Amino acid sequence: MRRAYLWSGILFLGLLSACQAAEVLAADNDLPRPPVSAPNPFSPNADGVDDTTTIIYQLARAEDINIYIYDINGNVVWRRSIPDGQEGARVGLNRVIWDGRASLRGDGVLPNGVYICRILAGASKKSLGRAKILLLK
Ligand SMILES: [Ca+2]
Repeated sequence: MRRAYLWSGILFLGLLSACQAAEVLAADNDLPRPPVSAPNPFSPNADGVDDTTTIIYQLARAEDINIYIYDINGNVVWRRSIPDGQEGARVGLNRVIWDGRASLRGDGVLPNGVYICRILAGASKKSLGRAKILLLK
């Protein structure tokens, strides 16, 4: 999938003049970096140390954001929708805190394990990438 994307990108650049290709590559540097979370692992056990993790991502423009956190079986356990312009959906770096609780399927602290955070932007729900988050109480 990623390789196919890369090859289609190279093919696309091949069709452009050298000048246009330079412009595309310059614009590419401004693309949002993949989301990360810190601290990771985190330990939501109410001991006051690393009880939450902050999901950090960069947006090239303000747009509606949907954040999904999945368990290892692919079930959505936490979801947040942030309207364009609010904290978490602004140009530049955005930070959203997750406390390790499920927002769906009850609100308890989730079991230890790997969770996948996925961030989708805009009406087209374009993926900004995904981050693996390790929850270790
Ligand atoms: Ca802790």
